[in-house]
Amino acid sequence: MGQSLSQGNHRRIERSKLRLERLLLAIGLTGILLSPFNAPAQANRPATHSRSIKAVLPPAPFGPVPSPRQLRWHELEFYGFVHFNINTFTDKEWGYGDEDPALFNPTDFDAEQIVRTAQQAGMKALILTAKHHDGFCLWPSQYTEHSVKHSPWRNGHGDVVKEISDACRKYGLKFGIYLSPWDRNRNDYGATSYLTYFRNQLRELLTGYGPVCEIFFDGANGGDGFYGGARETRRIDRETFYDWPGTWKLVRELQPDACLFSDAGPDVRWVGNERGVAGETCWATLNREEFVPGRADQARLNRGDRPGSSWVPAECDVSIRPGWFYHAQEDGKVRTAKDLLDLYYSSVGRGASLLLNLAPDRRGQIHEADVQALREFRRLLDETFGRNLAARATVSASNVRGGRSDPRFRPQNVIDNRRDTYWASADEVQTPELVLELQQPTTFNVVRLREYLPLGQRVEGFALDAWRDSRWIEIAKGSSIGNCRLVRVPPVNTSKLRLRITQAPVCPAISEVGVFLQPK
Ligand code: FUL
Ligand code: CA
Repeated sequence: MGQSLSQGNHRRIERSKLRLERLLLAIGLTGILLSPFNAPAQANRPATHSRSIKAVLPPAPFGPVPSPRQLRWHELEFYGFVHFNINTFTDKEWGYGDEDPALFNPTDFDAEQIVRTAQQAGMKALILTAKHHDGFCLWPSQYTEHSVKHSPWRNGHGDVVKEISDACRKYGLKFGIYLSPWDRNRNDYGATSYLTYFRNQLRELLTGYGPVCEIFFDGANGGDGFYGGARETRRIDRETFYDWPGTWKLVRELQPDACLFSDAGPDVRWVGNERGVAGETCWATLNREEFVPGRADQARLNRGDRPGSSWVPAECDVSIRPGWFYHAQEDGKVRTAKDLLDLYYSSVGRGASLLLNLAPDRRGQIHEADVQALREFRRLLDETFGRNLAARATVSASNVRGGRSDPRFRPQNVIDNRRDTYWASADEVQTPELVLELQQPTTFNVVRLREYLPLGQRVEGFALDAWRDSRWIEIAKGSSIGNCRLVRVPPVNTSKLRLRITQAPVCPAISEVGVFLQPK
């Protein structure tokens, strides 16, 4: 009985589907489907919505898309670097490699102070220089004597990598590692045995300290150094010496969730400068096969390639001080909060990430001047982004995929504070518009846009308009969006904001639109 009823229902639904189908075809609606359960075989039939009649398929991905590990990385946005080693005690930026390990002797090393400072600044991870170009290891590696083992610090039983990674876990930050490929201490640097040494060290770091979110492989490579006493200049072939694919494979085996950073990715690329500035147009995509770590085409890295063969978003590494390591004479040259905010806009605000370097002092702590600047920076960020002035807006669009009642693609999805929901238009509508009607006239000076990344980077051009004196006035325009686009505008007071997608090869998928007021 139940069965025949449901069969009867099914037939009725089928009949009404057919009627609807004809109707929709007759009024020329295309691009929406009547496909139950999103069956691809029915992909080109028109549709509508009811409980039993499923709607259109989501947009097909465009170009390369991020891997799950890259998607997790995108959510970090702002995280820290820690440059701390023997250079901190010799007042250098690049150690020659002949330094006595006894020089490494912080008077009051406090991993928790460092990590807490990062956490309070809003950083989501910390990447530690486990070994810089001078070859001194912050952990007691079994493959060299050039390490904390021979330091008076903690009587030679200290392990900075352990203390920092433990503190990261305690404070909820992810942990990452910088391991310099160039090693000015090692006698066999340049020979194939060095590669074995390098990978042995990598193995120690990737198996002994818990999950690693990113491994930073620096491009600086080869040149003069101590090299076990040879004191000479050594050049290596950047394309072949390191056998990068072999090293990357090792990382994938040991830490499959770790993102690999270098001038050539494969997961995250250098942004092409150390000023913290991504291109005004910055694609998350790159023709990766044309790049080699250590041989950077800086202009292209800054901008990315469009459409690009791989998803390799940019990371902006920049220091809070002029140098990467601590120098007392730079205590008065710490970036101001306002400066840091500008960096945030030119990195995170252009779809890249901000990797801000901290330089612990000779105590082994973040200096008060830096703590102060970071605190102030955090306050500015909170004051600005703590409140989305569009959170209770009414959102409408010139086109909604699947019709206005399909909850998967509805305009309101752009203000639900979730990256995994989005507004999309029909496939053939590539330049739709979205209007946010605010609850009252509102003053703002920042607009934040996010694309739904699992469908690739889709938008190539957009404009923002404010409703004033009964008409739309353009207040800004831009190109790439990607993970995050922060648009700063002179203060605007309006009750309606419009986002116009002006150029896109496919329909857009916008996950978030936020409206903010950065106080003066
Ligand atoms: C550069 C290095 O040479 C600097 O010392 C620093 O580590 C920076 C992050 O990368 O290439
Ligand atoms: Ca959303």
